[in-house]
Amino acid sequence: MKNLFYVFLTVLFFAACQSVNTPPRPPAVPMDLSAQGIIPRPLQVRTDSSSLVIDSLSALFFSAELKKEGEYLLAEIQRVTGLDLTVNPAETDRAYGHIKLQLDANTKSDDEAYTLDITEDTLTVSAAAPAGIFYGIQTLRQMLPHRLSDTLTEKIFRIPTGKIEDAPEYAHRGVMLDVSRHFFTVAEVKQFIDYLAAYKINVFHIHLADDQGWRIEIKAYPELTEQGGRTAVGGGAGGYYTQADYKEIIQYATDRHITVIPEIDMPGHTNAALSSYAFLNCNGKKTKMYTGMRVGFSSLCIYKDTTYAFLDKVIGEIAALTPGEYFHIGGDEAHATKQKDYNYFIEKVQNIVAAHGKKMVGWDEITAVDLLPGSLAQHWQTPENALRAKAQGTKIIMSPAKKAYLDMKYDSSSQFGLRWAGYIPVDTAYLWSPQTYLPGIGKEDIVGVEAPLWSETVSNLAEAEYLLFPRLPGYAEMGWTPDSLRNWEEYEGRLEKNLRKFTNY
Ligand code: IFG
Repeated sequence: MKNLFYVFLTVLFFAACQSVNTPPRPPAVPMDLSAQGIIPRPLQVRTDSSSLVIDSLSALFFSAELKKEGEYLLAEIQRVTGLDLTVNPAETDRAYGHIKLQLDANTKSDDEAYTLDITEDTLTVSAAAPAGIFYGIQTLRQMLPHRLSDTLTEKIFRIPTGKIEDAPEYAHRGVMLDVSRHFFTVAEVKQFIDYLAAYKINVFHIHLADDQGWRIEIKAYPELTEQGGRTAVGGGAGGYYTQADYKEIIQYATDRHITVIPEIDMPGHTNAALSSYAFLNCNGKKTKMYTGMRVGFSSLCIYKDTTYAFLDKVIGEIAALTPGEYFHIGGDEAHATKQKDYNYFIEKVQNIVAAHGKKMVGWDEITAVDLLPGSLAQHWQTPENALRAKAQGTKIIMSPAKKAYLDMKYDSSSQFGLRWAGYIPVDTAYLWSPQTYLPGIGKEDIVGVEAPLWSETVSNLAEAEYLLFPRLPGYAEMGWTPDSLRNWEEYEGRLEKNLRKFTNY
């Protein structure tokens, strides 16, 4: 009996110790979940006007299938706030102040949909698939304090309570980077991908070859990079991705639920290849490298079998490294190729792309021929081509140059950019809709929106950021948020608040 009493005293002692060790609960302060400046604007936000406290005793819970997402969030919270959350502890010192990621079969069927439930005790991100969890995390990231001051004695931050239920409008929410006119290092491409991930963009279209540079190693044709990758617009140093580099870029994008669409532009925009191998030219002579900014002067030799043997190898090697279902063959501005030769070429190439298990994407000129089922036409400047796509049942990626070309100047004072399609100030970039922009083309005809960043006038990421921000978030919102929830006056306020945080990351 006496022993039992001592056991009881011991338990009482340790329980007392515990309560002594756990600091008092920090007060919840009123916060407004609907005033956080989240971009893209979520579908539904309900604010409960209080807040959840996260501090050094907080834990992060996630299951094995959400390991990548969980570790991504853990690292992001550490990087931004300095807090190291405990991961999946068997027990916690307290029942409140924790974050949970959980897969729920019964949430919306859309893999990219998510719910954020935030109470004074717990923040729960739930979704039917890891992609949705990842997007819930992006929304949470935009509510983290930016760069907690290191002088803080105790690291603590608050998240407003309430509920967010969210899902994307379009399946294809893309941005293109032209790494041919100017080369961008793997590190710069990764940072570029981070910008896309922060705004729930899910397609990264990388323009790997053009007149001025071939940027991807092809083992069957090493001269494409040795010679074709040497320089860039302006004659400066070029560069290229080894296949290991390309795989690294793919993995980085995949971990952020971004599909990579590689583009090898053809039959035009091919001078870098034509300067690398004589057999690609009809006259059997290599062209000179080109470092200017003209377009439409080059063409592969259309009726040589060696051209298609070459393309079979090039497309085959890149397709084997690319998990996404699309391969972009360009097809734009083939002014040095007769129309009937162009049509013959596109029909042959689309079968090569299919033979390597990919669906073909091309700029909207490809609609001159009947395209295989599942192909996509990327509308950039000719409405008739979009209508031809619709007539043959080919879905459209909306990238109208006048609205979506990120390489257009903001206005006459812009330090970088071109102006052939017109100036695109921040409001112009936002004030249009992919599903109403072209007469006769509706939501049912398009897969989504994509903003191309051509790099004739920008030679590194810092310069590219000048064109990317502040217009990128608007394109991301256009791809994610229904038009009924988009209006410039409301968006402009959110943008200003949002960018204050992200320009510091
Ligand atoms: N048009 C060309 C691009 C680039 C662009 C610059 C397309 C599809 C003008 N083709 O846009 O290669 O030069 O704004």
